[in-house]
Amino acid sequence: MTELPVFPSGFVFGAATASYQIEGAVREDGRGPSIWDTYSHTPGLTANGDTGDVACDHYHRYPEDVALLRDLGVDSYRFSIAWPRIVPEGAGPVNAKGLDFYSRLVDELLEAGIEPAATLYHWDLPQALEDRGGWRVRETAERFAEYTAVVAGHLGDRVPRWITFNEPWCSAFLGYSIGRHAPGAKEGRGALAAAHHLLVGHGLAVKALRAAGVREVGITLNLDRNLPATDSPADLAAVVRADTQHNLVWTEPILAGRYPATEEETWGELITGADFRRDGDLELISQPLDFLGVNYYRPIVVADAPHREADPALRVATDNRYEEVTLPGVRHTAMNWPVVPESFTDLLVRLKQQYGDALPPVHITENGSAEHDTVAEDGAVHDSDRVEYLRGHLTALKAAIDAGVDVRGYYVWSLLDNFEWAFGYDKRFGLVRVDYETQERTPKDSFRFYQELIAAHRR
Ligand code: IFM
Repeated sequence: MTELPVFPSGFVFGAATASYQIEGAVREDGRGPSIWDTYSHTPGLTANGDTGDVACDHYHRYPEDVALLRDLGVDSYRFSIAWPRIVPEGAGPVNAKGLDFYSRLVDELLEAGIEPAATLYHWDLPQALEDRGGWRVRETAERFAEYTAVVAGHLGDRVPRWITFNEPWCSAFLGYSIGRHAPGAKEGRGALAAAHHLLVGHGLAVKALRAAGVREVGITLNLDRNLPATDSPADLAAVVRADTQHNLVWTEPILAGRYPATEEETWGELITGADFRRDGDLELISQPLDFLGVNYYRPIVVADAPHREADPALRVATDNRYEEVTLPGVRHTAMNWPVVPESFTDLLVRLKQQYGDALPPVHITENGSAEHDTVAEDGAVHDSDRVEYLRGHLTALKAAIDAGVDVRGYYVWSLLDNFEWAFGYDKRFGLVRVDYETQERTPKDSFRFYQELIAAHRR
């Protein structure tokens, strides 16, 4: 067994969740409907027709969940705020009961000695805004800034770390291009407009957070390490397109104040004369950040797939003119994702090489694995695959720090088993097992592993 890595003093150990995946209580205390309520209630779109209606019932059980976090020993807890709880119609009246819920959660965390880290958008757009165009239209970015100002005004003095968006790639491309996430649209240009308006929303929210005087502001990106299936020129070109669509579309405007040089070769006429862009947008989007959140799970092996060009939606989809191929010889998780910790090191080192001093300190805001957990006769969950996944990735992260990447924190995804979007409750990512019948929480072996790692840093 390899030794546990030792992180620099002050390194933040955390765990993460998101509102729609754990809260439940979707019709309580004035919450309005979100696009995920609509999507999950549409027959055939999620596994087993699962919805987030009840999820982990965290809305009512948050004190128990904070007690678990305290037992785990984390420094910080990353959660997300449900926009439709705060502004149920997306615009207009603010719902005091929604603000109260997050206020109680934050106080509970602070009493437990845990720093709150709040994500403002983890995919639950108020349905009323989607009905007016969703992220395809600039108005949604403006409403997002208003909502941000309300939340920051209420919680900004108690929440030190703020994340504007979680994985905008999923919102734009899974949501508006291949339709595997809410709102389930299958469009070409609409997805590119959505990507841009998410970036504009980020810029406007940074301004609102700065105006509220919060301590740290950042955004979370799910950056991919794209590897070519072969050394053929076609596969290498496919990697450039994949990098553009997954990474550069975000990192270039945010960190370098420019659009990707490779966008024409990636999206062709769909991006030509992009009328959704305005003068001044790049300045807004590239305001300095205190940290960059990076979510990492796996590498993607990319092969050229010219047959995908015909469909304008696929033209911008995740597998647009390229497709993911299986990596032989490595273990795959229950998501069928290859386990390659070295790719985590490579991704971070490459990011530093690309952006140099323009790269702010990094927080790993998500990393973890869904595994085929089983419950032993005594009720325990001996999730040795997840333990090995975490051990390998923490070691790979330490290697990136040793190579000069300024990484300040690491949040395991996820504290609890939860609603894994289109996969419903079939996929379990938690350090804590949730029995969805009884809502009983059972810490798994991976919980003990992480607890011990954190404790070792306190001795
Ligand atoms: O569950 C998701 C989370 O909401 C966003 N990042 C990836 C996780 C696992 O798929």
